[in-house]
Amino acid sequence: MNDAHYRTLRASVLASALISATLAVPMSGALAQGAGMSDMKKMPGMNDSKMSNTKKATTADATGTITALNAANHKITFDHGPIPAIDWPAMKMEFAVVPSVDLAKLKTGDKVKFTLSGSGNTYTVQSISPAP
Ligand SMILES: [Cu+2]
Repeated sequence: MNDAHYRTLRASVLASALISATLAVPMSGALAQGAGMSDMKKMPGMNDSKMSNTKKATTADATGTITALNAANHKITFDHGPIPAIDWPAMKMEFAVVPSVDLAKLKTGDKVKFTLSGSGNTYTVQSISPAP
């Protein structure tokens, strides 16, 4: 093997090493991204139910007076105060209520504290308790 031959061979070895290095970059990039995603799921403050929902659910506490009870549809109407957590002004509106809340224990005119969970303009009452 003469010098010229040797240099050619060496150059081609270097070239293929460079090519594999170049090919390896997008792979390791994808792997790094995957690791980043799984790290995100472990971030404190992000609970699993929020992560698995496509919509981001928000919870908020509110107070109000019951103005109507719709037992057949398990809905309740509140004249409620402002709810800063979801940027709502005071208003009178109807909400769906989770099945675990017993509407039979409530009556029109009751002043209550209640908890909402939902997103956008769709919130469901999660709990109701007498206002102090
Ligand atoms: Cu409202």
